[in-house]
Amino acid sequence: MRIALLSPYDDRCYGMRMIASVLRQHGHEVALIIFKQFVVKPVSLEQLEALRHPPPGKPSPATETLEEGDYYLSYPEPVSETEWQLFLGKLTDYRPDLIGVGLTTPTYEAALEVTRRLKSELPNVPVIWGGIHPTINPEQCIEQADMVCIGEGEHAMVELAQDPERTDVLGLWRRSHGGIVRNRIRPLEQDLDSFPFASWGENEWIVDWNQLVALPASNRGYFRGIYFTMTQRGCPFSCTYCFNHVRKEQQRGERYVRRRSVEHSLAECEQRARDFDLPGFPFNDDVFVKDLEWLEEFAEKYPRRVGLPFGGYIHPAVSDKEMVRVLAGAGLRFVTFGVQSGSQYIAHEVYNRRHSFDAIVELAQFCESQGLELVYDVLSNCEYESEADCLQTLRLLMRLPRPRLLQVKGLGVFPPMKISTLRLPKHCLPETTFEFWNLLYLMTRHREIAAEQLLALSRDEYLKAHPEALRAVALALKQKEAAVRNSREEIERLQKAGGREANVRGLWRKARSLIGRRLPKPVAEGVRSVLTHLRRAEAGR
Ligand code: B12
Ligand code: SF4
Repeated sequence: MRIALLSPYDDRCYGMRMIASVLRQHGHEVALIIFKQFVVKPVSLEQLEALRHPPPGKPSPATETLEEGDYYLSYPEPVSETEWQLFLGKLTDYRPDLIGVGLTTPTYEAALEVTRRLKSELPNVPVIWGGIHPTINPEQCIEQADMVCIGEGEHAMVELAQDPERTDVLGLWRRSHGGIVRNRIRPLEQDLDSFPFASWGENEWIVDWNQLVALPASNRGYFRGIYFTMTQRGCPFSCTYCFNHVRKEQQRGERYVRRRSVEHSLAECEQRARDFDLPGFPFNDDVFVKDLEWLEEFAEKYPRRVGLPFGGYIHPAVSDKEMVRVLAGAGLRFVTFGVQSGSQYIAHEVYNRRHSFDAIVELAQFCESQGLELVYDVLSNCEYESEADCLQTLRLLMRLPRPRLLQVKGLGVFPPMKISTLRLPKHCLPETTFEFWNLLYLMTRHREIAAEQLLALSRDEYLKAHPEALRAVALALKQKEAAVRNSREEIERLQKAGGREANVRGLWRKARSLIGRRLPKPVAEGVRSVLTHLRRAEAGR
């Protein structure tokens, strides 16, 4: 059978790549077409204020706060008529017997439009939807597609491809003349080693930038430095904003967290390291640092057989120092902590994250002592957060060792996740207030600012009302850091070349004058007042 898999706004689409591999293994012909890339877009605070309260049925935006002052969201870039024609033309030429569309909640509208166009151009080709959104919202999705796959799609797609008329495939819902057939959910595959590796660059195409382009993995830049893989499926935790608790409920009674064998995971890394020019392996497991026995075997074999730097998520409730020690000796380069909130109320009652903050701090300190780079994720812009909660998050970030990267993301509320049904008192802080706190969080990365200074800034009502001023300072700090880093690299380069010394003094001043020149007057005044404040505190230390 000839199958086209379509991925609107998601070029990673690991789940669909798994399905493509399994279908090929069973002798089917598969084309993967990425229909435009997932992009981010800067938005103003005013726009965000409106986006935060979407009309019923529309998803909340996914945002990130950066020092540059821009907020980005998973933004479906409009499709040009040329792109529609290229996309539909490619499909018409390919003459698929079955079309699969993969989607998440943010890409639901795009998948809807793609399906509408497909149905008018290729009315006789059945369309099946799959992915996390149809999995947790099947009733909504079966109204839009001929079939919906709930849960893992590998086996279901193979059975469907073998006999497209079958109506009893586990995990599939399908529309038929007699109504909707809702088959039971398929049990999870327990032996993940039975799947082949995900497919990259095989009969793969992208429609974007008014072009249709083949994407062979041998293209330089295909992986953009990041290879995507996972050694596990599932997560032991049930945070209220995450899909895992919904999936666990759907698959109740089954072993939800499963891991590939070390051998199977290593074989993939070995093969990919041989075939492609990769800098390392960031494992995308929901929590990578867990199961000491598995990690010990991995740590024993990985350096010899792969040897590239690697990293992944760590969680104080299942990760410990021994695991970190073992992995650090095997090339572990970075660990990512889901810090999310420093408020016990928000972490426990709103997010259902019940580990202790002391445990995060202790584990992070240990990771730092092992020479690991630290990455922290923080969730902000939650309607249940008060400013007292934000202050606690700031305090926790100040206690943690300095990270290489701090990602401050806006909480996305996607039904039917539990967070969308909580009935707790709401604070609904204005966007400017969140902007103010988010920038303070980002500033904790710069340890030249002492904790008392940051706390003093957090009490400043002028800055709270004018977070642009704080943003300018945060940006200056970031630019200064980049300039120092670059000049360090430059120094090293010069030293290697001829032993010359270079001077990095004055960069701070340069950064200040750089932003000062670009700012409107009232903001510049705000910046000056923050800098004066910082300088005074520094002199007093
Ligand atoms: C890696 C990742 C990303 C990557 C890559 C995206 C991707 N889809 O691969 C990046 C960083 C780009 C990303 C971005 C975002 N992500 Co993300 N991401 C993930 C993550 C951690 C892994 C996805 C994965 O590969 N899973 C493993 C595979 C095997 O499972 P799967 O994708 O579900 O696929 C299986 C089935 O669903 C099914 N299937 C999948 N597609 C299809 C298609 C067909 C036709 C069929 C039949 C079956 C089928 O079969 C697959 C194999 O069994 C998940 C969490 C998770 N652990 O799954 C979140 C997750 C998908 N992301 C999420 C979110 C919210 C986002 C963002 C909005 C975040 C942001 N702040 O911007 C954006 C939106 C991006 C977008 N375009 O949709 C949510 C989505 C919730 C929802 N209701 O949609 C998730 C579920 C995490 C969560 N918090 O709950 N993400
Ligand atoms: S720990 Fe992460 S992946 Fe696991 S349930 Fe919580 S948010 Fe989801």
